[in-house]
Amino acid sequence: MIDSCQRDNRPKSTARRRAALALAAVGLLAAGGAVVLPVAASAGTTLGASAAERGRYFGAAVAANKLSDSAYTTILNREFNSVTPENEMKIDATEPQQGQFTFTNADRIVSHARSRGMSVRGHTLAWHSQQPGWMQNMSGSALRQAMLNHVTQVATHFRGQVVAWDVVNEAFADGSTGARRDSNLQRTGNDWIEAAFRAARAADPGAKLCYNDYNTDDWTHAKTQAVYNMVRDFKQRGVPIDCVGLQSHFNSGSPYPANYRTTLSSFAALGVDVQITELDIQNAPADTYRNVVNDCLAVSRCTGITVWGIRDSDSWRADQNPLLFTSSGAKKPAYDAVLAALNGGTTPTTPPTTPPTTGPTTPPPGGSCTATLRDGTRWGDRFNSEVTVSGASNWTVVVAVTPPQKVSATWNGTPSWDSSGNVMTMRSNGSGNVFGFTTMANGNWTRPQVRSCTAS
Ligand code: G2I
Repeated sequence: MIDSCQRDNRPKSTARRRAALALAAVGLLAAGGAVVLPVAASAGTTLGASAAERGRYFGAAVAANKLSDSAYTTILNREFNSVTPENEMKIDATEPQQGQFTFTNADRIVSHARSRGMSVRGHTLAWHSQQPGWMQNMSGSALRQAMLNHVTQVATHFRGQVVAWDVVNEAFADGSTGARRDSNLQRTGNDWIEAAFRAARAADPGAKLCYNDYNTDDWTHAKTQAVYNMVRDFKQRGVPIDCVGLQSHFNSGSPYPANYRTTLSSFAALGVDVQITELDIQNAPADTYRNVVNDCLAVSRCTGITVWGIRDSDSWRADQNPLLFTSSGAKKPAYDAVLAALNGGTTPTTPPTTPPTTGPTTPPPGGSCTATLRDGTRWGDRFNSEVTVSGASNWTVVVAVTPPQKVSATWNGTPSWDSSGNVMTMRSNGSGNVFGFTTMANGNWTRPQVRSCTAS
C-alpha cells in the first residue's frame, strides 16, 4: 500500500541539514509477540539505521572522558542509536560518599546521546562490584536501606531519560551450582533483587527494568537456568521485570554457544524483552558477529544489541581486539558482517493476524515535493514505514501516527515532535531521500499519515 502527499514548496533561505546522525530512537522498543516477517526495507548504511529498519537499536558503551575525542564521537554519532555509560552510572561513580550524589559525567553522556536522538541504557543500579568504600563496609538492614535509597535516587534523577535500566547486575555465581553469588547485598536476604526492582519501578515507572549478567548465553549452563528460573518466578509473582540483558562477552574460554538463539527465545517466551548488552568477541570473527545479529533478529523480543566500546582501543579487553572498529577507527570485517546481517533477511515465520488498516490514500493538493509512504516490516507489536521523497533534496515531511501508537525509532532523517508526540516532523539530514520509522502499535494498526512535504 502506498500513501502519498504533495504540497506547495516555499523555498527557505537556509538548508536545514543536520550532521551525521542517521537515526533517532525515541524510547525503548517495547517488543511483544513473536511474529517476524521478511524484510522489505531498503538497505541501511549505518548500524543504527539498519537496526532501526529491523525495529531494533544498535548501541555502544560510551566513556565520558572520550567525548572530547572527535575520532571517537564521529563514529559514535554516525553509527549508533543507543548508548550505555560504561562506568559513569555505577554506584562508586554516582554515590561516592553516602548520600552525596554526583551525576556530572553520566549527565554528559545522557545529554550527548539524547540531543542526537539516541536512547540511553542505564548501567547499573545494584551490583556487588564497583561499590564505593562506604558501601563495601556495610551489611544487613543498613546496607539494604542504602542500596534501596541508591536505586531510588539514581533512577529518579534519570527518570524519563533512560529507556532501560540494568537494575541488578551479575547476581549469580559462575559454575555448576546455579546459586546466587555471595556478596554483601546477597547477605542482606535473598529478596534483595526483587526489592531493587520494586524500588526502580517506583522511581521511574516508564523505564524498562532489566536483570543483566554474563555467562548466561549457553542455554545448558546452570547459571543461565538459574537466571531463567528467577525471571519466571518474578513474572509469576508480579515482581516488576521487563527485560533480561545478556552481556555476551565471548572469548576462547567463554565462546559463542550454538544454542544462543534458544537462550534468547526461551527468555523471550517468559514475556520479557531480551537485549544483548555488552557484546564483544575475542578477535572479532565476522562469522560469530553475524551469528549473534541473526540470532537477535530471529527473536522478535530481542530488541537491541550494544557493543561494549567502539574501537578496539576503547575496549576493556583491548588486547583481544574484540570490537567492530580498529583502534584507528576503520571498519573491520566484523562491522561489514554485522551491517550486512542487519540489512539482510531474517527467519520468516507466520503472517500477521491483524492486517494494518489503510489510511486515506488521496494526497493533498500538490507541489514539487512528494512524500510516498510504504509499509515495511511488521512484528507482533510494531511495524515499520518507509517514506520516499521526490522533488527535493532538502525536505521537511510531517507524518502523524494515531494514538496510542508511538514512534519508537527513526532512520535517515532528523525528527522533532509536537507536544502530543503523535506528529513527527522529519527533516533531511544528508542521508538521502528515503527515511523510515518504527511505530509501536499499542493495539492500533492504522497506517501513519503523511501530512505534508516541504522543500527548503
Ligand atoms: O568487566 C566488563 C564488564 C562486565 N559487565 C559489567 C560491566 O560494567 C563491565 O564493564 C567494565 C568496564 O568496561 C571497565 O572500564 O567494568 C569495569 C569495572 O567496573 C571497568 O573497569 C574500570 C577499572 O576497574 C577502573 O580501575 C577504571 O578506573 O574502569 C575504570 C575506568 O576506566
